[in-house]
Amino acid sequence: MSQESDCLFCKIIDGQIPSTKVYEDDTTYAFKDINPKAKVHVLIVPKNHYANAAELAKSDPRELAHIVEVAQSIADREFHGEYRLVFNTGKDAGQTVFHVHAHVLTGEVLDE
Ligand code: IU
Repeated sequence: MSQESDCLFCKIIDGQIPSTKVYEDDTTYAFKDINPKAKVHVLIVPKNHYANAAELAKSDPRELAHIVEVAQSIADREFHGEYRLVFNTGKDAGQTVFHVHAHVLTGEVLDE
């Protein structure tokens, strides 16, 4: 696993910082967002450290596709397969943690 020593999400992935796990496999970890913006708000992260979605797409497109599959499976379980998937990319777009993460918003009817 490729990690960064002072990355908050790397620390969550390896258990140094607690989180509420929703899903885990060899390459991917998903946990509840601490400040939920929907009834179900989950963050899905690759275990390897990439700063943002563009870096992940370039380096490991299969993992990017896998993250979409994990989002779908969470929404299948929580809300008849419907969900919003968001990658904030860059500070001016609202990215605050520079380990790529997909926000999955589901569990209720969302505002447009
Ligand atoms: P952003 O796309 O980088 O803005 O999303 C970061 C998210 O990480 C944000 O929704 C926070 O609520 C969330 N989060 C978290 O779940 N646990 C933490 O310890 C921290 C942030 I710091």
